[in-house]
Amino acid sequence: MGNEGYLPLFETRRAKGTVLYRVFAASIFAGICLIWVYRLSHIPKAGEDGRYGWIGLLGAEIWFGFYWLLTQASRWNRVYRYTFKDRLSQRYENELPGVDVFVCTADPTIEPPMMVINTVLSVMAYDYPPEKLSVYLSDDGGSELTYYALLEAAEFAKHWIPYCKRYKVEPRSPAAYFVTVSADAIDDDQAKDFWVTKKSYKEMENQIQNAVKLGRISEEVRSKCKGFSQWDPNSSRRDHDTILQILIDGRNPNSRDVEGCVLPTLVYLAREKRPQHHHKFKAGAMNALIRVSSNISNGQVILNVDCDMYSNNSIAIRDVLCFFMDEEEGQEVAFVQFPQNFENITKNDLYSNSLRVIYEVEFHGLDGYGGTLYVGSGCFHRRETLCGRKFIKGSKIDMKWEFSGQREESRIHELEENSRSLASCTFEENTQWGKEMGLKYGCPVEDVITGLSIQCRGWKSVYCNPSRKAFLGVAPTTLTQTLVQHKRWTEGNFQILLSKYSPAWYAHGKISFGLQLGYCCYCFWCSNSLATLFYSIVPSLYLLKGISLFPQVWSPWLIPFAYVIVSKYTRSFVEFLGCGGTILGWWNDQRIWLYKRTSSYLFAFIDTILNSLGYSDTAFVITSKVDDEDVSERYKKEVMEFGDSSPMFTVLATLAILNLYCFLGFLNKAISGEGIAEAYEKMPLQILLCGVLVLLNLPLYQALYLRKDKGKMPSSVAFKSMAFAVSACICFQYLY
Ligand SMILES: *[C@@H]1O[C@H](CO)[C@@H](O)[C@H](O)[C@H]1NC(C)=O
Ligand SMILES: CC(=O)N[C@H]1CO[C@H](CO)[C@@H](O)[C@@H]1O
Repeated sequence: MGNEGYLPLFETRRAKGTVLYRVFAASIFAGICLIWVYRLSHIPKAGEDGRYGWIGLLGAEIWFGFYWLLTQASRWNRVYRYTFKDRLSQRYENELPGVDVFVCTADPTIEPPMMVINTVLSVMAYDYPPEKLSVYLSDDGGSELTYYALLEAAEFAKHWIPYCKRYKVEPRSPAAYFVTVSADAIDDDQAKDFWVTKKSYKEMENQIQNAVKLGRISEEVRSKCKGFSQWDPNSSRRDHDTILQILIDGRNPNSRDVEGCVLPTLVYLAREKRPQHHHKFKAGAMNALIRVSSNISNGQVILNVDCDMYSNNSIAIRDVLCFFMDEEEGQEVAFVQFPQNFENITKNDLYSNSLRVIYEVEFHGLDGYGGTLYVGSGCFHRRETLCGRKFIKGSKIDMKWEFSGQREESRIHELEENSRSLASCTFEENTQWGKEMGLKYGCPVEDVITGLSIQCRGWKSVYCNPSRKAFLGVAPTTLTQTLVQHKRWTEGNFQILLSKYSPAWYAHGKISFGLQLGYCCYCFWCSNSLATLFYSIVPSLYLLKGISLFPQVWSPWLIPFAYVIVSKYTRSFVEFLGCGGTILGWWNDQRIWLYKRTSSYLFAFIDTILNSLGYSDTAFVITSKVDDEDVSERYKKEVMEFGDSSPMFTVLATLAILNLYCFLGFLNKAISGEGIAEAYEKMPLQILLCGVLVLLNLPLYQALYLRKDKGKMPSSVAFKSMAFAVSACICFQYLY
């Protein structure tokens, strides 16, 4: 094809106001440098008050300044992508590649089968030629209930998919659809089909819920389907043979929906598990899926979604193909990541789970440097790059679809048999799987490190964030869940920094410098904890004692502090509102920022260090998924949940009480002594800092002292933290 008059399949636009932002950032940096100068030039002499506090603050401020520089990488060069799906259809409609969708689930109690099959149905109903679409469910729970739910879903899909296509309904997860669409908004000619479909959905839901309540499959159901014979009575979750079944074969002429159209392929897989073989978590499941799918459908494009993230946009695959199939720039794109959005976020996002700024700002910045992170769910890969292919300039990956003929029913059994061994425990021994092929093992954030290694092989990635969100998931609904989730991420990111693939050195020269900084920004998350802890404890203690650690009101050195504080928080506020947040949401975000740094990141830091010294996992973290009625009531009302005695809460409560004690102690002293105004002239920033910490912690004081419901702080935690905080204050005041 000649390139004259050639129209690209996608377009990249730079963010507006970039120059202005850079000037602004430079001015903040100047302020930071002045702060450093002030700290260095005013260190109290040995024997003077506050020398150690001062030196500690110097360390913390150097760290914050350095970290601030890292965060600039994700704002310096933001880009936005736009696709032209109509051009794609015109040029390639008949040659679109095969797409294999991997849905991963691990536990039928935490991830209820109904949720799983809603995700499966939503991706089966993609607006894409069904013979080219295959959906694989990997069930690491090896649960008969999930399998049964999938059997029912395969039956229901025969009604659901034609219904979706005929009336172009959105979203295509039946649960979400039936909740959002009211019957009054349906046209008359659709109404009959609507009710029939809804009824059959409800029937299916009942059947599945009954089985879930019972906790097992009834004999009657079991006798109807021979697939259940794959569960033998002696097997357990951690010890069973590979269970594999092709529930629908898209290449079998008999697999048709109720209107006689082809259905997408649907496969259930529970890979072999044995106690003596480590299962390697989700990475292991993904790698088994990559191999099994290569034998069954071998789609050129692989989509990975978590079982709690349904597709909210049936044409998202076409967005992705605009990147992969673009003639000019497409050849270097290895994966396309969508943001992870959540439908469960309350108005003011109490736990700051939406990660708004990361997805609406920072990832666009990384995209400007040639690659966003692979963050798991909602990511489309080329099969070959996921399997280890290196980028070579000028060589092309041919994505065109080749029809490989129909498959008779009799062949399916044979296909299942020879696919089984691909999912066995021993298959990967002495191979490159988990190292150079597939997802990498040995890191809690296998996705990020895999994405990084792909980029180190020369590939680019693209961040695709259309205004209509392509995937919607479920966010944690308690503070503990949020903190534990962040602990895992932070720990994983820190391990990447220390690993062979460290973005700080290994990636140097392999990916762009901006992207290196961008990765470091996430990898250094947990080292923030020490500086933050210092900043939220020491100035308050000195305030109590009446020793100033910051410039006084009339000192010119106050100006850089004031400038950095005001401009940094103004930017953060404007940015947050610009991403669709609320004012209260921003305030909540600041609180969670503090909580994450002083608990999740701290524990992640300690755990990583202990691990690398050879101590195995500490028992710091207990995950409990308490999802009773009360908890979700409180979540809806945006009341913070402190109801379990996690050690993280002890740390948070100790800090909160310490600050309150210091603040009240200071007020008391100032009123009875020199007076508030004088104290303020001497220590304006310390008062501000301690005061803001107290304000941020208001919900925590309520949970400690005022609330009566089950979400209040358990008294054991309250007692411990009170004892820690008060004794720390008293020791500091009288001994130091
Ligand atoms: C999900 O899709 C629906 C259309 O079905 C759309 O109205 C809605 O805005 C989407 N949700 C998000 C968060 O973009
Ligand atoms: C799956 C789940 O937890 N859904 C909940 C999300 O949050 C809303 C309230 O905002 C609840 O109504 C849902 O039950």
